[in-house]
Amino acid sequence: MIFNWLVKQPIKINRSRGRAVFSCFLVLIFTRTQVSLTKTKSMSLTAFITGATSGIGKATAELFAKNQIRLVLCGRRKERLDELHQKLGKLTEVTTLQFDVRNKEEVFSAIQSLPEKFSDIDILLNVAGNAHGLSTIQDGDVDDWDAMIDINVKGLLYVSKAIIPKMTKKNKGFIVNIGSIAGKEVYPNGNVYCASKYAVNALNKAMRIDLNNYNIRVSAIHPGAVETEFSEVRFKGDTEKAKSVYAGYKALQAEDIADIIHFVVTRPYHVNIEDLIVYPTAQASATIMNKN
Ligand code: NDP
Ligand code: 8X3
Repeated sequence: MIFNWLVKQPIKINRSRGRAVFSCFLVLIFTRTQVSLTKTKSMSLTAFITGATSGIGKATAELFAKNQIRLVLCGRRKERLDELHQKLGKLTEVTTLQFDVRNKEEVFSAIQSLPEKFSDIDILLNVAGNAHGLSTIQDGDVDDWDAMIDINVKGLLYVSKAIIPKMTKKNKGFIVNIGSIAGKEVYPNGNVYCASKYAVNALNKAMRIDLNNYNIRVSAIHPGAVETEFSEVRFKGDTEKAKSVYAGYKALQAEDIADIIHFVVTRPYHVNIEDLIVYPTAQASATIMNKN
């Protein structure tokens, strides 16, 4: 545009105006080159996100898309995956995989089916997970226990097992595991959910040790209360009860965690943030909350 304008100008533009316009032109070219270099750098990264259909995973997918990171988005809810594909596909390259992390065969065959362009994974975000129920150990529902162990622990393991060889082969990669403060502190009625997140904490450390020789970065982020669909799932669709978890204070938002994940994965390659705990300001521990 500026070039067209310059061409159309009468030659009598005086020297200093000419120089000023020329400088603007150079600045413009420089900025555009910078932007396109950043784009190319990010676009060469591919992130694989489980739990991308909601909450933390979805917010991270949105932020990564804005930063032109190529995305493999996973979850069970196909309509949500399609919606995200449509929306984020305008910003970056996106593909989706619909599978249940509990189903070993589904996990491996879905990951094997990835088109070549998406199969070289740089960043694995293990986000999929939930709490099911909140009751004492003596009153707990064994189906809830199965769900939490199968999704939060075994699901994370299956997905990691399928992706890790892609990283060890190239001696590079980044795994971010979403744990929880429930993996740092056991609270009343949290029993099996806490156990599942303690397992994530242990697996995070184990991955860092076992993958150390492969130059692979491994990080865990442990949030306190984040306002997502988490409590709706925990209380089996009881929206009033779910809402009450976030009433009377400002809970963390999914975007806050996405921001942190983006910060963690964009550090220089020699920097590995191993373990990060984040609370809402109103929360001091799993059970201490400053509510109005
Ligand atoms: P949401 O309920 O909003 O999101 C959960 C995500 O996990 C959804 O995308 C869901 O997708 C996916 N998921 C659940 N079960 C399965 C399954 N069997 N197979 C595949 N995907 C599954 O909750 P959050 O975003 O809050 O939770 C994300 C992670 O953050 C979880 O690991 C949670 O434990 C952790 N966390 C959450 C906190 C909070 O307060 N919200 C605090 C600390 C940690 P779909 O249903 O489409 O399969
Ligand atoms: C979610 C936070 O405190 O409900 O992991 O366990 S908490």
